[in-house]
Amino acid sequence: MADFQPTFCLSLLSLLLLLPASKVNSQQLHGNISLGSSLAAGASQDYWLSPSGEFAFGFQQVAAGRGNTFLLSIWFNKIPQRTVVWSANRNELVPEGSTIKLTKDGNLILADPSGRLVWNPNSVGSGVSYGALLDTGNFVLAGRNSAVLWGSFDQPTDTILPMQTLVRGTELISKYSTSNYSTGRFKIEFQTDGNLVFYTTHYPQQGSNYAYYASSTFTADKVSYNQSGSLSITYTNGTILGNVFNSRESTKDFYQRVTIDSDGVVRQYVYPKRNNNNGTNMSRWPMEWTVSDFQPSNICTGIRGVIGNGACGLNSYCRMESGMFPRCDCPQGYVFKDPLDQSSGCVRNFAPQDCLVKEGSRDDGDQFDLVEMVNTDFPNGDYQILVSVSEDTCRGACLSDCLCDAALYRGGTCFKKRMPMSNGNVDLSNGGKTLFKVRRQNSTSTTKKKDHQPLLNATVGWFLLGSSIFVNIIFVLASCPWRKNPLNSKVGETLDQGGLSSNLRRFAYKEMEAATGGFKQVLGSGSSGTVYKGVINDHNSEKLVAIKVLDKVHVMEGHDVREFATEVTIIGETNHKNLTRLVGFCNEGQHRVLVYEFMSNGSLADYLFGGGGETRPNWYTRTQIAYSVARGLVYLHEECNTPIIHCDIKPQNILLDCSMTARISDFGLSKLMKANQTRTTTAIRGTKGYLAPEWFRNVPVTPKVDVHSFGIVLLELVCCRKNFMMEVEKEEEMVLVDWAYDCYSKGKLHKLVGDDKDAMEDLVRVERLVKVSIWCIQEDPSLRPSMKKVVHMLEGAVLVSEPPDPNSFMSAI
Ligand SMILES: *[C@@H]1O[C@H](CO)[C@@H](O)[C@H](O)[C@H]1NC(C)=O
Ligand SMILES: *[C@@H]1O[C@H](CO)[C@@H](O)[C@H](O)[C@H]1NC(C)=O
Ligand SMILES: *[C@@H]1O[C@H](CO)[C@@H](O)[C@H](O)[C@H]1NC(C)=O
Ligand SMILES: *[C@@H]1O[C@H](CO)[C@@H](O)[C@H](O)[C@H]1NC(C)=O
Ligand SMILES: *[C@@H]1O[C@H](CO)[C@@H](O)[C@H](O)[C@H]1NC(C)=O
Ligand SMILES: *[C@@H]1O[C@H](CO)[C@@H](O)[C@H](O)[C@H]1NC(C)=O
Ligand SMILES: *[C@@H]1O[C@H](CO)[C@@H](O)[C@H](O)[C@H]1NC(C)=O
Ligand SMILES: *[C@@H]1O[C@H](CO)[C@@H](O)[C@H](O)[C@H]1NC(C)=O
Ligand SMILES: *[C@@H]1O[C@H](CO)[C@@H](O)[C@H](O)[C@H]1NC(C)=O
Ligand SMILES: CC(=O)N[C@H]1CO[C@H](CO)[C@@H](O)[C@@H]1O
Ligand SMILES: CC(=O)N[C@H]1CO[C@H](CO)[C@@H](O)[C@@H]1O
Repeated sequence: MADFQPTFCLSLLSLLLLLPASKVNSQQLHGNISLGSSLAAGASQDYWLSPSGEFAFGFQQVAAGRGNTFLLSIWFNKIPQRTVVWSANRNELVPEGSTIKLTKDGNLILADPSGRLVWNPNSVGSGVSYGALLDTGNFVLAGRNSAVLWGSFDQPTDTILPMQTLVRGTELISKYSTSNYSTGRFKIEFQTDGNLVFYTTHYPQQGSNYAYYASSTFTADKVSYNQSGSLSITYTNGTILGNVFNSRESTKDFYQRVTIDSDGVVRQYVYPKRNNNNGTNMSRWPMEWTVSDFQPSNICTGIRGVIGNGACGLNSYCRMESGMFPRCDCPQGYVFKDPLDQSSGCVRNFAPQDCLVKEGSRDDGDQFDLVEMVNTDFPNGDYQILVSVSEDTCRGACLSDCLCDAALYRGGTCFKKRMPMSNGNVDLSNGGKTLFKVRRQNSTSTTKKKDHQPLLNATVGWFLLGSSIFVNIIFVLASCPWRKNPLNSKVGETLDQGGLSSNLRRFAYKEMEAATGGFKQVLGSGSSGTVYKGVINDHNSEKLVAIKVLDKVHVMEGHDVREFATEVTIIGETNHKNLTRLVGFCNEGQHRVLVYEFMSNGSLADYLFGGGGETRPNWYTRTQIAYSVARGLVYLHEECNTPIIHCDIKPQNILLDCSMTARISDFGLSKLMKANQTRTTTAIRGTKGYLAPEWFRNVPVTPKVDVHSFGIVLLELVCCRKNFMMEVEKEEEMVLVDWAYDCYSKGKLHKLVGDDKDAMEDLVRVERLVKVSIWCIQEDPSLRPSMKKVVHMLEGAVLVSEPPDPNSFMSAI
């Protein structure tokens, strides 16, 4: 071991990769392994196969830098990835020439070329008469009567396979990283009390640290992965106490595994079996491992231990990317301890504030800036708490205290924190913001970035757009979180006085008049206002713009001028390819005007429904539009500084730019338009429109309302028709969402796309999009996926399971 350890260290730059098998001279033995057989690690790539050939046992070459090293392992042998499901020597890779031998006296021994014992299975009694790799992927040592004396299933690594059972006291430990097989930082423990628990470990030791998932199935006897793909916790007699996963994909048609990944998430993966399609049409599945389900749903917020590093390393923060994959990042001014290892934690990249005041060289607060991270929290690391203070006080308190590395300001409370801070995470549920102290002159980029978002700190909570036609629903908004967090008006003032350092331009009303030639060319109008085409001067060139003049009814008396400015700023802060950009605004007297980039190809409504049904717009373009809108919504919901619920997603609000990229418009207008009507549901009842049903119930409105509207737009994109159509031949086709579910559940999807040739040839995608949209329009908001998940499903990155009838929730009430 000592001989090649240095190679590992040098090799950190190159990833540890599985090398493709060379088929030359390979010994592929099916069936029983008789006593005295052995395999050698080397170029010949020998391995023992299970009778079906689906699993192999032998040495996998893993490239660690320059040296050739080998992992004694079991892998899926019929798929190109040759995914390892078990290994013997994960912490001590062996060099070429090492052997695995089933000795004459029945011992299984992994030895290096010098003959030194590297690994052998413990607890095998005597009396082994042969070994065998079974079709389940279990490598067993069996006695004379075929009784299994030891199996690799008894000593799992990080993966559970179908037909495998865990008994109490079994542990599985994750890999260190996706490319490094050695023991990592997370584990599954099926405890002696019957509880199945996921823990962080005291890495590099393997002791259990913080439990971030527990089945609470005390007294259970075993965990088993059954043939239909369920991972259940049961009594010996089979009575089920709990299910961890319930795959819809059967093991007949799919290879499956449940793995505790190096990021701590336990995922169930499926991979279609190519030659085994009976009933299920496998050609619609990507030929790769697809995540079918995972636990816990948010590991970033799920790990809160006082001791330990959290899901990421110390001083690092975690966020769920695409709703599925935890991602670790460093705060501004900090860098990864090990640049190649994102779970190594973060260290300061500047000199800390010096607490020793030397004569003539005070290292005080004005050398530092506070970088804001909204919705970010580092739950541990507090050393002082100030209550009922303003944010300015909080900032001052941290800047002037040389021990303070960061402060969390939330709801009038200031939590002063010092390094190291663990369990950092970004999540909307956190609220508040963490202010990170960063030295000023040392890092110019820090200051720049900060200037770029000077108004960020004024914005808290959700912004809702009280949409045009549905002003009557504003009533519901009274329960919205932003009400509880009145905006800081100071910022509005700054903006109003022209102290605006973002890219937003401020126009005089006269300029607006001139730009539109006296408001002549109307591009469209809705009940929130009228949009005119205009031309403005931009860096000495003319630029086409769309100028939205908000109706006076929506600009209520007493509506704070500053609020308008603040909200405009929030819209102005958004920056995404799939959103229309706000160029500037006018806020003068009674006039409230917004100036947007001009979108040359009109709205999606015109594009989809404008052709009079003669020729359908291109199928590919339509799918791209769906992806763009979904991405834009992910940004609004989860990625921009202030989360925004659009509330009025419909084809009229989706514009197409010159390259036919879809861009969402009219977002974030919530408080620009205040309505004074009370809620009347009669006008809306009976029609579904694009509105989510919860608008009509007295429940809080969440981003899931946009998911619902998106689902309908998606169906309209697939079918090229409006949700409601009176002039249809068959009555059941009148409401698209009902008809679509009907067609889907009866397996008649082709009816939805009619004579659309391109779509007919792409029915796999049609089915996926329809399934996603049915998920989106579920009556029960909690059943609807997040927009991130929607994007993943649209792209085929995750499975789209069978959606239930969207109306089943309603009828259950
Ligand atoms: C393996 O050996 C056992 C016991 O000798 C025997 O029952 C079984 O049929 C053998 N299997 C194969 C595939 O040879
Ligand atoms: C895997 O990671 C561990 C922990 O960082 C390290 O000690 C080991 O050298 C790595 N192995 C390889 C092959 O890079
Ligand atoms: C597997 O388990 C699930 C739930 O625990 C159960 O519904 C299913 O019937 C089981 N399948 C088999 C083949 O035992
Ligand atoms: C299974 O075993 C549990 C506990 O041992 C017992 O409570 C339960 O009644 C048994 N169920 C059946 C169907 O035998
Ligand atoms: C396909 O499935 C049917 C019923 O499930 C079964 O009778 C038939 O033998 C299967 N065919 C193959 C080739 O597996
Ligand atoms: C499976 O689906 C693909 C794409 O929809 C189709 O081309 C193929 O003919 C189908 N195969 C079977 C056996 O139904
Ligand atoms: C910050 O200062 C330290 C020491 O003065 C220096 O080593 C480092 O390179 C500086 N970092 C940046 C980003 O300028
Ligand atoms: C917001 O941040 C800016 C720039 O850092 C600062 O000038 C302003 O005082 C802050 N506003 C509040 C309310 O803290
Ligand atoms: C809003 O409604 C209230 C009660 O219906 C009414 O008294 C008030 O004048 C209205 N305000 C405006 C600006 O319409
Ligand atoms: C920034 C971003 O996500 N832009 C996306 C907008 O939509 C197009 C089309 O789907 C994507 O290709 C872009 O990535
Ligand atoms: C489909 C469509 O109308 N495409 C147009 C989008 O806009 C560009 C430039 O304005 C035109 O060239 C395309 O024909």
